[in-house]
Amino acid sequence: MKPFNLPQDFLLGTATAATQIEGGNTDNNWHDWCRQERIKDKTTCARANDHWNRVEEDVALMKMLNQKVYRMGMEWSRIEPEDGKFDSAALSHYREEIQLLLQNGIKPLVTLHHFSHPSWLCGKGEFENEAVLGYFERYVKTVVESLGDLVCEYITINEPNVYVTNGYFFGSWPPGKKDFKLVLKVLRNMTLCHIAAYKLIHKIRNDKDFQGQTKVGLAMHLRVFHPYSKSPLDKLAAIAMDYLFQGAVTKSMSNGRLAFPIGVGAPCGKGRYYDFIGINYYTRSAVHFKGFKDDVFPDTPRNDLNWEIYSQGLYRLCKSFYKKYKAPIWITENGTCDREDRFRASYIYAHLYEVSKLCSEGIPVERYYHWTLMDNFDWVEGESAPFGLIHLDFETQKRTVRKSGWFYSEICEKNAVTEEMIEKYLK
Ligand code: GCO
Repeated sequence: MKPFNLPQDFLLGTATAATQIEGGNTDNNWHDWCRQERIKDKTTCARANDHWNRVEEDVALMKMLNQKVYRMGMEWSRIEPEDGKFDSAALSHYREEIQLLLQNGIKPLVTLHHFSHPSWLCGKGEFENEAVLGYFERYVKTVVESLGDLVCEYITINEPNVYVTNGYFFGSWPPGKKDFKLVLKVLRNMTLCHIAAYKLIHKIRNDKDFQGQTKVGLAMHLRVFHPYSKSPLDKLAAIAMDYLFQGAVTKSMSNGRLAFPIGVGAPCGKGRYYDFIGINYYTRSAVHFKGFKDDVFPDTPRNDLNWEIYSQGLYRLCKSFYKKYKAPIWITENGTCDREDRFRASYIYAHLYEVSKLCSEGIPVERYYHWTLMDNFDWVEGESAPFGLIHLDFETQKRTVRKSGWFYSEICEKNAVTEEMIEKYLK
């Protein structure tokens, strides 16, 4: 391991999501899923990190860990608990949190949809029903009109590809369906929602002359798909899986032209509907033609969820997506599940080393949001998949910074990894 520098204006922080940390979110699709006992450890998102009641404590932790940027989610079901009825107290709460972040020199990046939405929307067909476009636009308009003077940067939808793959192909996430036609329909509707939100956010902020440059994008879960063997069929399967999981949807949402098999034409008009390329990167898939299955390469380093640790993948994806979309890259999520904190520091080192290489080659990687600030409710893994720089005792809600958290705080402070840091945290 050798020291490296990041650009002086490079910004580092963490990412979280509302349902995963707030606690008390019981009127949404994910709490409904929890109530059906679909969570592996039988926990629910009702508890999580109780962040809704601990904002001051958690912002103070971010400050102590030298964070410059923070990606946070808006919980739609808090803001609009009933169809058309908006909760001003919830909006005021988010406004106070954002003001506290700004007072502490931490710039917010707000995610408008991170897998969760109100239970009442489920009753209306959620993203299967094109009417969702009107509901989503109304919600986005309300949020941006309330917070747009403070927040310049937005992610419209988090990981639409993971949302449809788990919710409509594998059926392991809400709404638990297995219907490829619905996969395509939901992707089409999410594309329309993203583009409408992109245009709306820019319009609202421009019309009201809010300060600061508006930046809107997606956070796409991207992974490297490599053929499991040298067989041409495995190679073909890897190319197909890459296209179906991430290529087609990114293309459709970025320039408005629906890519096969999502649809045809450009229902919202062709355009450039992104101001940054948001990349959520974790791991690599080993693809078998037989069964069209993604697997893990044998004899490779893994995390506690058996995901391969493959930092070179971040370099490859940033290069290829920059070539395609030519915009600044924000790593909107990158992290690992490591209960004993055995390898999180080396994971962070390895992935930021790839980022430093990209920057030195002139690829404009500008941000890194580590997933995640503290252990939280990790969807179907419940409270049993610790990705946090901070350990959370869910019973006592005690937050304890892990050694990797202190390592990351020094990187956030110095925009570098020094010999001393390698000695102190990585040996
Ligand atoms: C995402 C994720 C996060 C998960 C993380 C670890 O947006 O990429 O779903 O919400 O917690 O990926 O599983």
